[in-house]
Amino acid sequence: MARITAALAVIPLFAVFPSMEATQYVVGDDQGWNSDVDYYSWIAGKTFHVGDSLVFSYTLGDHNVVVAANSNVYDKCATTPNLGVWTSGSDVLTLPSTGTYYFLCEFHCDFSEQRIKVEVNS
Ligand SMILES: [Cu+2]
Repeated sequence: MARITAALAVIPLFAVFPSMEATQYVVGDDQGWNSDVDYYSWIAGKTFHVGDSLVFSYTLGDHNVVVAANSNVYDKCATTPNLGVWTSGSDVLTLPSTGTYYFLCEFHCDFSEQRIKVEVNS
C-alpha cells in the first residue's frame, strides 16, 4: 500500500486522472474530527476515489490522526504499525491509491469510535 502523503505534495491530477475531478471531504462536516461524532453515518453513501482528499479539522492537541497500517491495528484502536501520524489540527491527506485506508484518533478511538475506514476506488 502506498504511503499516504500530506496534500503539500503536488499531484498531477490531469496527467493521472484525466476524466476525474478530485473531491475534498471535510471529515465530520461541521462537527469536524472530534469525539462523539457518528462517523459511520458520515461515511455512509460516500464513494472515494484516488486523488480525493480528507480534511481532519480539530483543536490542536485535542486529537490526532493515525493512519493504521491494516485492519487489525484499526480494529484494536492501536497506533502501530502506521502509515503516518498527523497532529496539526488541520490535516489534509490525499488518498494515494486504491485500497482500504484506516484513520483513527489515538485518544478517542476506544472511547467514542473516533475512526473511519475508507475504501478508495480508482
Ligand atoms: Cu480524538
